[in-house]
Amino acid sequence: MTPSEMKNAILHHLVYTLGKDVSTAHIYDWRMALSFAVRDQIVDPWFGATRRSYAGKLKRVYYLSMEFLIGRLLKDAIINLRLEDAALGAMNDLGLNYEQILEDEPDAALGNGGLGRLAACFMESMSTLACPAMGYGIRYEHGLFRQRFEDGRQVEEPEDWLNQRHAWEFERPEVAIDIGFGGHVQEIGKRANWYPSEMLIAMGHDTPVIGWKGRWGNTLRLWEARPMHGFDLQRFNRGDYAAAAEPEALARTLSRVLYPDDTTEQGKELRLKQEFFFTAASLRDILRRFESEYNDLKRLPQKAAIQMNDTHPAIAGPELVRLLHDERGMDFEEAVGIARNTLSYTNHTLLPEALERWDEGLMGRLLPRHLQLIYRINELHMKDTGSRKVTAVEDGHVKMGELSFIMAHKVNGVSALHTDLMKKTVFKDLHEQHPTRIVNETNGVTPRRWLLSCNPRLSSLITETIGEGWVDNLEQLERLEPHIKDSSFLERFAAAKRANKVDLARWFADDLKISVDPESIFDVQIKRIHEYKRQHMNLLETIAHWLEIRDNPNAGWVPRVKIFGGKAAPGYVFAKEIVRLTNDVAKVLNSDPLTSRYLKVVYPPNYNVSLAERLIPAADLSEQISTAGKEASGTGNMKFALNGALTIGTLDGANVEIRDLVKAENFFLFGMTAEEVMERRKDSGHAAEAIAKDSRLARAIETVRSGRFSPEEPGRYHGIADNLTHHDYFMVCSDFTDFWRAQREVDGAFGKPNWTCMAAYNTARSGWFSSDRTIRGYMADIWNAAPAPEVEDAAE
Ligand code: CR1
Repeated sequence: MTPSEMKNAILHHLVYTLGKDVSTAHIYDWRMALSFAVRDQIVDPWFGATRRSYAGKLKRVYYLSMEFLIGRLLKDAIINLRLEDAALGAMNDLGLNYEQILEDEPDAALGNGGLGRLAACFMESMSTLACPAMGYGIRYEHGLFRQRFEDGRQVEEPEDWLNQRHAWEFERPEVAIDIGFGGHVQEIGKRANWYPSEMLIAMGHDTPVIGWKGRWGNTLRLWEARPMHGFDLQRFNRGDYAAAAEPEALARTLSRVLYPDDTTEQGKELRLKQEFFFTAASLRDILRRFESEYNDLKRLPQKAAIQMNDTHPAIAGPELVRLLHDERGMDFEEAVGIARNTLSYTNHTLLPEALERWDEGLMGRLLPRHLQLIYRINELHMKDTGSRKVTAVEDGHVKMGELSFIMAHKVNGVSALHTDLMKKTVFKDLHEQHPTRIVNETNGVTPRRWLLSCNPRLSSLITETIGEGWVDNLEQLERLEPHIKDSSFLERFAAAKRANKVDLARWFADDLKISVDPESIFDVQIKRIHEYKRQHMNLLETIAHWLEIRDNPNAGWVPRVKIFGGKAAPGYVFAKEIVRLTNDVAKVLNSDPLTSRYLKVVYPPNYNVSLAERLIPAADLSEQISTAGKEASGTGNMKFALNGALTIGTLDGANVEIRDLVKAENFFLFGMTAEEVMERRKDSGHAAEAIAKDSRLARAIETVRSGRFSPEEPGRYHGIADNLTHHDYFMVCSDFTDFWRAQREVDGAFGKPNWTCMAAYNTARSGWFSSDRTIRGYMADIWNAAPAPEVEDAAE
């Protein structure tokens, strides 16, 4: 497409789709017009992919996920369709600012963090690899809350991305599926009929997901809850307006909000309803499609692979059994076998509070037939394994992790360490019974968004140096290695990083009114705020560092900017205190005339995908400092390494694999191993001992306790200080000393010529962390799915 063709397409949509005239169009109208013009280019390859999936009778992958953290889509589509020149040219021609138009798009935050973003990267990779697939989730009216700071405190505001028209989706009113809850069960022999007492409709909305070079397009189908019986006209006519609208309002609550919890269980009835709602709608859609093509249900596992992203869709096991057994008359054991061969399950966390358990009473009320089937599935499992232990039900609770395990033919962890710990801890017994069921698929990230699109300077340098093949064959980045000896390459590598830092510094100055020196180390920790991720350890180190600079301001300190980003779950009190402390520390440090040249703290609010795209390319140092054994994988860690930041990190999650690949000398390691953590926890005095041995740590904690950062309320941080001294479950104190040492090593290395070499090695050796590699692993080890044969590039 040429710029002038693009321009015509944009003008056409402006007038005929949006009904706007050039002279009255706002930036929103232009953005929509551009989006529609780009969307038009997606439709053909998208339809083509669907047609070929049917014609070739290809196996389809169904990715069931409560979250898809897709972020902005316009630039993604432009990049994958290679329409940058056309779009930029058209915008210039129309006198519009391309960057500003891209920034106008709301960031679709239909997820909390890593799990949701992984699902989005997977969708893109499946399209790039021409793996016939469909993502299924919920079309939340309100995505993750917007974070604002008020006197340093986190304030949550509703995210209303759907207030504007969503350019990328196609409404599918014909894809409407009845979903029931509650009611009673009538048993007929071993089968049963379920008569729900409450019904609503799941309506589909399709968003095409286009792969690199437009080769293939899959669908993300998100369900919206609609009332079965709309509006009550009789009540309305009687003047009872509120009651007339009630059924509608009630039904809609189901897809109203995303649960703003990353790793803690939400024992809420609404949450269970949401889980059943989208899982049941998706399964029925999948079976409908299957039955339109095949008439033998035994072939389901050959033609469909259904991935349960965490336990949120775990009800898929009993629901699929119900559909096959109760509704289609298949023998129970056979139904379980077919369901199991179709389903697989990814575990994303070992934190006990995050492993879903549903009260049997609640489950029985909401899903009476499913509870019965869960008992029978359990019995069958006991019979098959000769085990006398009831696995999926315990103390009046249904354990969704165990249920998922029993109903899946493969269960995967998301990094080597995490998978290993799954076998040794939460799933120990089940692993012994099914020793080949657990497999590892280390996470990955899509290089299209997380390098090509977010870091154009580094991307161009890479392409000029080794050609463009790396974009969909990321391991080609290793071809950069010989160039790391070449001083002109290194200079350009450093220049790209520096220019990214200058851009970020300008944004800090303009948007946050904080000036930072781009010569400083840009040290970044961005992720959900959680004790196990230890933002508070990073803060304590910052405070200790600040105190040392104050003691001796002229000692030639290496300047640093500590950058934080992340949201705390609204009900997670400790995390919210960490948020506030970060802001309070920033206030004191940034205005300290003695030290602010050397140390600043920046905490931009409302961390989201777009902010990550802005921060990561400008980072020198990536903070991956979780308590070993707690972070299942991490994916931010991969994005940083890929963009030439060095990691300071523990041997946790995928850090282990990152360090192996980029090599120990290009990674700042510190801290206890997972085993050492478990060992040390046995000693109840661990925190006090660690504090007694490290005067810097003691002083930092005392400074927090003293009210230095909250003079208007000196006791504000007693909670944090007490927790650290007496409890410290996540071992901040025990790891602090080594963390400090590693940070000073960073100071020593930064600014030396070798730093750029180390950074470049990180980029060159991160190719394995492409989500294309991860998806190939799922296809081979779990889904038994193949890419569509002979796919040409649509966008060449
Ligand atoms: C894990 O905490 C992992 C992602 C994706 C998160 C993180 O370590 O990288 O999943 N888990 O696998 C999560 O969000 C609800 O659980």
